[in-house]
Amino acid sequence: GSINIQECFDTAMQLVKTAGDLVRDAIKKKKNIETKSSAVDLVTESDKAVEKIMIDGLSNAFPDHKFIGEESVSAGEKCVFTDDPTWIIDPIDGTMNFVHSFPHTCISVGLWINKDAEVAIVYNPVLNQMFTALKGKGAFLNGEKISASGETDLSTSLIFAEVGSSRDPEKMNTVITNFTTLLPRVHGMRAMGSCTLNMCYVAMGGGDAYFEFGIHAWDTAAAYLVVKEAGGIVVDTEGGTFDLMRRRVLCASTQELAEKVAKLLKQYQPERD
Ligand code: LIP
Repeated sequence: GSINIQECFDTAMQLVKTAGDLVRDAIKKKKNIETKSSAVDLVTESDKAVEKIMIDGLSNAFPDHKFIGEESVSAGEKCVFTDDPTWIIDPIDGTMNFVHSFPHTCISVGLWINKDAEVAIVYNPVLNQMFTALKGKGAFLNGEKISASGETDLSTSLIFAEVGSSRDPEKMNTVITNFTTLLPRVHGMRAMGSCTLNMCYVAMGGGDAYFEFGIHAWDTAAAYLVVKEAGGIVVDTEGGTFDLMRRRVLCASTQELAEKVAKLLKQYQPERD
């Protein structure tokens, strides 16, 4: 049947606000931590609780929709991406930040239909930043329209890069090499610890580009639409078409800047989602 996008957005928004209250409260308290793919890849009971609020609420409202959730996948569920309406959820992006009470963390919810992004909600409940986007309708921060910076020059760019949660020597070498290559050529570099928020900050013109190897579909699914609707660019780290499952992202204010960054990057290919 036909899908009422506004109803999807409204339902998800309600749930995200409820989940946000939980995160805002839990970040002040002692966290119950477990590790996943590495000793620094963390999950807390709050990640699990938020994912449950979102999936329970959305599957109740939309029984035929599919889900890809970070913690469900870590718990052994398959990451299956089809043309069906699929909610892609990162209950807490920036879990390491959350664990340390560093208030740069968010809930990320994206709805993809026919492998295209339709609805995006990214919420940092600690700093009260609500990023939203619907396909074709622009991107917003707390209800105000946002746009990417329009920067085209590398030398005057502020670039986000991340160290990630893999301690694989080849991966770490890629990270360090890319910092070393870019740092002397740009205005500044930042590693704030959240893929989703890095992308949303590029969307709001709070930075000019961001790249990372090793992220997952749930880190980019919502922010992808926020960036595009803000007039920014999301591509693969080599500069080609972005592939949600390929675990690599390059996001920039302009195509010109994306190409300049892509050309300089040492590439790395993690195992696909
Ligand atoms: C995090 C990403 C971040 C990356 C971390 C981790 P999580 O997501 O947003 O960019 O560097 O390693 O993957 O695990 O907090 O949802």
